Amino acid sequence: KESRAKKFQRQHMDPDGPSNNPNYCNQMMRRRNMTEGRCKPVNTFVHEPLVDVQAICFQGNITCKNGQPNCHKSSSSMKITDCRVTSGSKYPNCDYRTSQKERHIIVACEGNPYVPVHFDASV
Ligand code: PAX
Repeated sequence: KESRAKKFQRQHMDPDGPSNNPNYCNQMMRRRNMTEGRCKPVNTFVHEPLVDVQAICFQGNITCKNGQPNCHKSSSSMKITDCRVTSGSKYPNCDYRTSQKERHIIVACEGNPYVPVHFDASV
């Protein structure tokens, strides 16, 4: 079974991006299997090296949106792409708006090694 750490990498890591392609989210959300069973409504891809994203687990500790204490905010801003399903999107034809940003990101970390397992927000 896919570990939570690997699932985070599949859903959120794209170190070689970003691309200027307006179809980035339509292609990536499908390629990374987030359009099976439903269109995942919101998903962020991070365009930074995996080691730099893993290092966030040892940066500023904050409370997560769900009240758990295991969230961490990146000390640097990071290149990200937000994918948000459009209002007219109808499963199985998942249609996304692609927005490139530079933000601090907040991830939840777990385990030993202590690594990212959930994307909480960008600020
Ligand atoms: P997830 O299912 O929320 O979390 P995601 O981050 O890709 O997936 P499994 O075994 O898979 O159920 N985990 C936690 N989740 C939340 N909070 C804490 N503290 C926590 N600690 C551990 C993946 C796994 O992490 C576990 C959790 O139990 C899961 O284990 O966002 C919904 C999705 O949208 C993404 C982030 C979420 O997907 P929501 O409702 O929390 O806002 N998303 C959201 C995003 O990619 N970008 C964004 O800007 C926003 C707002």
